Amino acid sequence: MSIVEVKVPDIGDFKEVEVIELMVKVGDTIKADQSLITVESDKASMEIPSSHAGVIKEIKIKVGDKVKEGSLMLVLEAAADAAAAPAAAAPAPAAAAAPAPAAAAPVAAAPAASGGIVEVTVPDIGDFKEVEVIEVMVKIGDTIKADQSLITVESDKASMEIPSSHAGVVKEIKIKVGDKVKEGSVVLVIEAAGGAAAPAAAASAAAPAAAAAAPGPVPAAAASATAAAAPASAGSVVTGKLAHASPSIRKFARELGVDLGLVPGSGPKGRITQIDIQNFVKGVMAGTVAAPAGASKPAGTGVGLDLLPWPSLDFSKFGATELLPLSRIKKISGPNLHRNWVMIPHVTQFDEADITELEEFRVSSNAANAKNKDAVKLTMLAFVIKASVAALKKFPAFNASLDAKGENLILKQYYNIGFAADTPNGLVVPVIKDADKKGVAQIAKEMGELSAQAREGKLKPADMQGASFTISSLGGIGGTHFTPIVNAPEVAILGLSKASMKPVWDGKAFQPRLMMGTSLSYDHRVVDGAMGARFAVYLGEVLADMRKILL
Ligand code: CAO
Repeated sequence: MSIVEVKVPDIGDFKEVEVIELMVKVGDTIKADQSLITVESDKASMEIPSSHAGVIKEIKIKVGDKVKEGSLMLVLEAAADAAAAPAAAAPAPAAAAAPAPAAAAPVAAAPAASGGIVEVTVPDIGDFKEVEVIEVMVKIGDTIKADQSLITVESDKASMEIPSSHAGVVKEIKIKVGDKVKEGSVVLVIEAAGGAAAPAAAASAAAPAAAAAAPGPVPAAAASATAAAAPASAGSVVTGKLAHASPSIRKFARELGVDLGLVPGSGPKGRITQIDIQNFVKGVMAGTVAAPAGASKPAGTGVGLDLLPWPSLDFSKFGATELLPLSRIKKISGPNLHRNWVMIPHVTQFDEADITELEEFRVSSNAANAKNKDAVKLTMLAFVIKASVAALKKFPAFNASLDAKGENLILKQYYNIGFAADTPNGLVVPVIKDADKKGVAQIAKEMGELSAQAREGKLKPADMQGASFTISSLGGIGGTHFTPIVNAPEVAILGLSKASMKPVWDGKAFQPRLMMGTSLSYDHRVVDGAMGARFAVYLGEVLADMRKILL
């Protein structure tokens, strides 16, 4: 074990940049190359990775600090085998070693023709090789200034805005969101101001206009007014207004389809935070903020209220308090849960499955195997996974995803079942792949292994990807029913509750039966109520008599 100081590596043209996010905390075990902080300049932001693996002993910077190459970020107890050999001796971390330009300097554009028509191309963007366009900030007909940001591009760990080399009127846009661009790619064609094709002054290249990248906060009223005045096509993610937000926030906004230009920023210098976006979406859904034209919002709820800010109280006025940071898993899953809750019109179908015989079979099978040390303990959840596969085959719309435009259903011909696992750090969802091709014992075995890895924090990303349907079992804990949240882009999730003996009328008398509550939440855009009820009923029938699977 050795103590290692982790410093900001060579970050290219980033000179002195502000820390806008700390992604780790004291006590965290980190890997070499893991992102530690996000820094931001006028026009770009990037994540800075660690040079070493180890356990964080001390963090030497905080949000708002300015850092540059060589600034001390944190002190690590390096992992035993890493000793003092920096991981960066191996291939350098993606972003840090790639000197990402703080702000791409506009370069002289090649005049395509005389008469002031100019092709604006992507300038030298350092080691960014081929990057994806994530935002187009102008539209045909816009009058733009030299240095005005035209598009935002994003690599794995950084995003940056590409400014215009010329002032003029946009005649043609040559790229779209999702395209890959590199130095020299034509972004747009403009009619240069005054008919001149002269590139912007070199001075402006060296000093990109800060004002362009850091607009002041957009007051809620202004945002509403913009939305109200926006043309019908404003359902897209372009208002032409520049937004001040980090790459992760831009990604979050894109996932929700939120136009950042409409979101008031409450962070330093008007920077948009995740809470700002969440409040904006909440406001649109509640009808308290005008939705962009073309977007739907609930009818009859808008009564002219301003969007209420998140309550911020000094709780210590009322008694002692303690600050407990959310775990990393909670920080990651929180926004996903929130998006799914806000964006998916959920319906939850409650039912009860008679598992009397199934439980008897499970218990007797386990008892028969008790002396076989290699035998796997069969769990109720493993049987429910198998029964769910049968229901998914009968009702394929449940084993599907809506495409990004919400116009097509992608039916999956594989049956990968995620199961929610409770761990000391929070909820994770490992996936049993190809559950249709596996027996109950094999499923129980894999579930046991994946649950153990989940609790030890050893799940690999691939272990948690590719689910087509998810089950959340609270059967070992208690409760009768609950309302699980659909795990997008899946369309349904099944909740299981604790089974209990109940008197069930068989037509002549009450019989003691073991009944398990099932709670099936589904996306009502895909599944209608009748199909939801049929799925739940069929699942109950299969659990009552697993031989139905054979039919
Ligand atoms: N009814 C009655 N008893 C049940 C039951 C049910 N539906 N499901 C499980 N049990 C019993 C089991 O038989 C076991 O009892 P024995 O030890 O006597 O055999 C006991 O409850 C504990 O089961 P378990 O929960 O440890 O095991 P499991 O296979 O049922 O579930 C796992 C495994 C990983 C799903 C579970 O440990 C877990 O993490 N559950 C929580 C999931 C969660 O948090 N969901 C919420 C998501 S929404 O926020």
